[in-house]
Amino acid sequence: MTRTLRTAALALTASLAFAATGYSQATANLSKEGWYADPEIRIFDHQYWIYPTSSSPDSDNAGKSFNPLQTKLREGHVIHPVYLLHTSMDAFSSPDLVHWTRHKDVLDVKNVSWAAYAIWAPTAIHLNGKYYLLFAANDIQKKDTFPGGIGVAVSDSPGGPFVDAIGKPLIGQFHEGAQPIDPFIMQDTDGSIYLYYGGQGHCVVARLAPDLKSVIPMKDGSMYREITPEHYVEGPFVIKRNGVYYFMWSEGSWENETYGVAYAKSTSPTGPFTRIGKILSTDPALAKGPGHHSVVQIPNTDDWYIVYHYHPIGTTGANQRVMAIDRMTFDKDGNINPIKITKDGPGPRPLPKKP
Ligand code: FUB
Repeated sequence: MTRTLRTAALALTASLAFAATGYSQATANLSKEGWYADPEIRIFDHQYWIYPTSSSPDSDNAGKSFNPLQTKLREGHVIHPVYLLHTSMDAFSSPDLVHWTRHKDVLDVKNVSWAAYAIWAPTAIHLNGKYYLLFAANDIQKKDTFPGGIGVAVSDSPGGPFVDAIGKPLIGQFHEGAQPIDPFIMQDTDGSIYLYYGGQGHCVVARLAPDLKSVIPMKDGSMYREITPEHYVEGPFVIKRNGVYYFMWSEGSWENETYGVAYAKSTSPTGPFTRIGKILSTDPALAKGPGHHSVVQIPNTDDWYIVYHYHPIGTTGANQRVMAIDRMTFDKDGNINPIKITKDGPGPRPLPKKP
């Protein structure tokens, strides 16, 4: 069989298989997976993976045990009761953006001795033959002196279990006003590894050592560089397209309809970044406060998908957040077109199978 004929035959077989199973009408509607937020999408090992924050307002920690430090941290000061429930996170994998498998508790405080609650907003990377999850824990505030901040966990598999790689937070205090939450890790084309992070209205970029266990100086010798654009609140994410760095973030309040995603562009991964405009906003018919997103590029194409969370219309709880996927496109000048929120998400987008 020629290569073209074989490709056509494979495509026909795949579409027949979808039709036979009723999958042809299936869409990438992620809201049915339940209460999740801050989803980060990646492609690992021929599968899509999503790592979200568990955002259930009504789960519990029944039967869960905590070490003495975790117990002290959980009892030592006033903590939002829902944050105490966030002690682990699940992941989801899919071959096609439509059929998702849930992987329970890929990161759990039982494997991170200093993390006691508010396990939030992970970012994932495959490096050195291992899979890493960077995450926030304990929601530390400026004056807090107890452990917390951004941690690093490692696993041999994208489905975990992920285990603390350092034994303490990688970033355990505020720098340049940025709360150490909402990490996003990116390896640039020259091999440099950058960590973008920050809540409470400040965003910082730092360079990480190849083993991700420490912050190393950037080219100008600085360790933490503030890159906060106008209206930035939290949830940084960066993509590179045609040599341009697109820095995106969430602004407004994560608890309500003011939340949304805006972006800036630069020819350098460390900025400067000037806000261009908002690309994801509340649609009163479909989604309230969409934000804290991530983006995936389909390999060898200029096709992009954005994954984000929103509050379903009619809900009032701040933590009632569900995930969604939609297409992200660019105009002829390389600006991001406003995202059109769809009711059911896009159709299947299978990844090439393992050779
Ligand atoms: O999900 C917990 C927090 O809510 C995240 O850290 C913020 O970005 C907001 O989405």
